[in-house]
Amino acid sequence: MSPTELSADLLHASDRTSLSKDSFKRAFIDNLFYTQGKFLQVATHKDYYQALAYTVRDRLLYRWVSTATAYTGQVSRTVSYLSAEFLMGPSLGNTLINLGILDEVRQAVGELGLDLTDLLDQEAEPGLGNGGLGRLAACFIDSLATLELPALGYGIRYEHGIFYQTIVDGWQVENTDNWLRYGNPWEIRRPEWSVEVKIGGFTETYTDTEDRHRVRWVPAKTVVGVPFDSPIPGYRVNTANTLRLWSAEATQSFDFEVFNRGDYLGAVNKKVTSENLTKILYPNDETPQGKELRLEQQYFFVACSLHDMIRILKGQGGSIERFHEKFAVQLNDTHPAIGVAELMRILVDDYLLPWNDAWSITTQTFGYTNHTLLPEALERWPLDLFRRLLPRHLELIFEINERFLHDVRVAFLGDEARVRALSLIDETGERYVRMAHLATVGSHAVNGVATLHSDLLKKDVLADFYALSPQKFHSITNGVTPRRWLALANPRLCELFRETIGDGWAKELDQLRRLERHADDAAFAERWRAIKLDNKRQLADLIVQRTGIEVDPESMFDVQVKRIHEYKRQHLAVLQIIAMYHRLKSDPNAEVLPRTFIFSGKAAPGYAIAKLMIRLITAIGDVINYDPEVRGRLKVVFMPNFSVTTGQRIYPGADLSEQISLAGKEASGTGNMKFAMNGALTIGTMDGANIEICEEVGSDNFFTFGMTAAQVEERRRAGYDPREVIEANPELHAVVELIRNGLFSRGDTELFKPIIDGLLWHDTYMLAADYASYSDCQLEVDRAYRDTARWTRMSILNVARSGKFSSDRSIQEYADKIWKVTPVSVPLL
Ligand code: F58
Repeated sequence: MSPTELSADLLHASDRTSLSKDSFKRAFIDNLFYTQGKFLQVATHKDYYQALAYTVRDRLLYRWVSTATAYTGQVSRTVSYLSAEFLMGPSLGNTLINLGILDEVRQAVGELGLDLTDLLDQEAEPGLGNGGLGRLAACFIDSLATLELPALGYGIRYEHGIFYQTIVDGWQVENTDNWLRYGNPWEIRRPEWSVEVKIGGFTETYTDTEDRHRVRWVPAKTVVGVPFDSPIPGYRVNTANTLRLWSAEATQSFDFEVFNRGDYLGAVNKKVTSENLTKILYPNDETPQGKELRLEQQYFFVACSLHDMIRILKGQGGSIERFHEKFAVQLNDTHPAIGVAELMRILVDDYLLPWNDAWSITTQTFGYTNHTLLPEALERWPLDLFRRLLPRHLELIFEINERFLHDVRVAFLGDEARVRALSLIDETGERYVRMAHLATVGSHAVNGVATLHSDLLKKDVLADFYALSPQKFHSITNGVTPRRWLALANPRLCELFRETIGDGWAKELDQLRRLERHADDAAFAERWRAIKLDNKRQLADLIVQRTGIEVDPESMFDVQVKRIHEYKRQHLAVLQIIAMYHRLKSDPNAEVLPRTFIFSGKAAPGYAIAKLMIRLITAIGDVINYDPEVRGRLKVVFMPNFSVTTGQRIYPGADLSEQISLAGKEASGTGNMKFAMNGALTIGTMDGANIEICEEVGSDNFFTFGMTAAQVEERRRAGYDPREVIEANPELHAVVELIRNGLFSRGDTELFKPIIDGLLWHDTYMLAADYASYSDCQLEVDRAYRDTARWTRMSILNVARSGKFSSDRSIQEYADKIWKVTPVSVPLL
């Protein structure tokens, strides 16, 4: 018997995969004792959670090891998803869903006198991402495993994830996240696969034994990357893939040389400095800061990951020339784009491959996903900073650029303007490396994340690249995993699905179409409404718990949750709320439908206007919520600390989903999809994936307003004067005046001046231009909501037609169009 067979045999004997309730309970008590050192009677809820997590993880390990074994024996292509962010959210609930043991485990812990929901609430959320981009990575690895595709997620194990937001006197206050405080039962540290990463220093030329001129990098320091692995189980398949996050450690925990010189603090300092590398997630969305540590983080995790892939390739007896046959590496935005230069460095300097061979391997390996059109969000690194950290990589980028620009000159004879536009180096002022250009040139495929976004990429941001190699460009609309965003978040609705159409939908979301034939069934509609009301009651409980504000579950829940950003236009919703309030105050009999406005989201700590937008939301709440004249008609709530966990509670309780970005600015959006599949109707602009949601659910079941992206351009070209628009619209004008005169700031006319001045003088995101259309559309929403039967029907159709927005569909498209990978089914050992 081989060692593998032997250990598999022993595992069977010790009943590791068995899910019988009694053995599960026994294992739970054992874990409580052996990992937490507690008896059932004296343990805390945290202890129970830890013991349960370990017990579940043990059941998972068998699949995990079987998957690794199956992949080792296979030469099939593996996807490496490189992302600086993985916004995973808690694992326990999701794991129970994917293993199909949620009910059994609920029962088992129930028999021990514990409530599973309480225990699920104990898990600290790993907030290792800012927003959409990080959460997309998390949905994608769930789908990769579910589709049984060999894949590894590579990222950074930040010690502190996205900050914890509290609201103090109406303002956002950032608190350090400390998700690792009680330990992380899902990860396994793998020091045996640590990688040494070099940084800084200089390069020098030398002559090799065959008398060839070569370049050598003499780095200044070394940091060790230690991988921490977590299992990613697919939904009801044997596959459990790996998420491998790198943590930075010092080469030695103590520098004896320095120590022996008598510099104790210096010796320890080196360790501290190395470990700073993965201490914290940069909390900026959309505008990356050009901070040195951030470039170090990017290079660090990419270098570790490529090194790891080569280790795996070698382990399977593969040769470096076949790297691209073994790995399809996807760059989640430009944060890992330095990988293009790093792979070239490895191939050319370490393996001495000829340039053209190395370049062919590199471009066949990488694919690049762009997530933004905002010019300020495109990553650029100042040349001297880059040279200081990665001198050899900069040389390689120069060489890549030289060869690339030669091709450009051949393709566009005499067009030097185009050469400047395409160059990997921005030389318009201070010189920068343009990471999107590096990623585009170094990849065989480039994709946008929704149809409109991909079209605009081709027309705008990457137009010159498109002209040069149109075949590289793809569009793959984002999706979200229905396991977390339906099965886990909305159990009541899923129970109705199960009774009506079975439970195949969780793996094939298109099956939700079968609900359509119940859209006109009054009894079904009644149940549908009852479920929504239940979810709203739960959400109302959470709201009062977190904010102290009582809201009426019978009112319409009108929700906008996402990062706070000017382009997303939370303040457009605010203007509209103030107008409704104004209408009610002027005429107490005005027909204003009772609504509860729910906002949630974080502002980047350095983004003053976004923080002021939060202050404005809480300020209007402070006035409206306590005005007896509008009691029972309007409420405004700001839920602190939006996260995966709070999202799971908010989406199922929403009636109306606000997706009101200026057209052409939101690349895709994914919250819009979560709302739609949970039965909320959307009020939205023709932006990002809203367009496709509207297409799928039908324009009768979607509230559209505002300019299209083309109209936005036209309007700007024609010369846009927001003041003119505001003055011509009495309602909007009155609203602006109310804010300006200090109604929401106790007479302080300075507080919200930056927002008001922005609106009057620039209105970069054209709130004024879209205001009237938004306001009319909200009246249409009111009419629809009053007709309960109509609204319910629309809600059912939204869910029934949301199948396209499963991340399984997105991943299948990546697999077919970009990665060319096929599933590997995993036999349990
Ligand atoms: C988001 N980008 C897009 N960036 O804004 C959204 O439309 C899209 O649906 C989503 O990606 C997924 O494709 C986004 O979340 C970030 O958070 C980055 C974090 C690091 C700094 C730069 C922005």
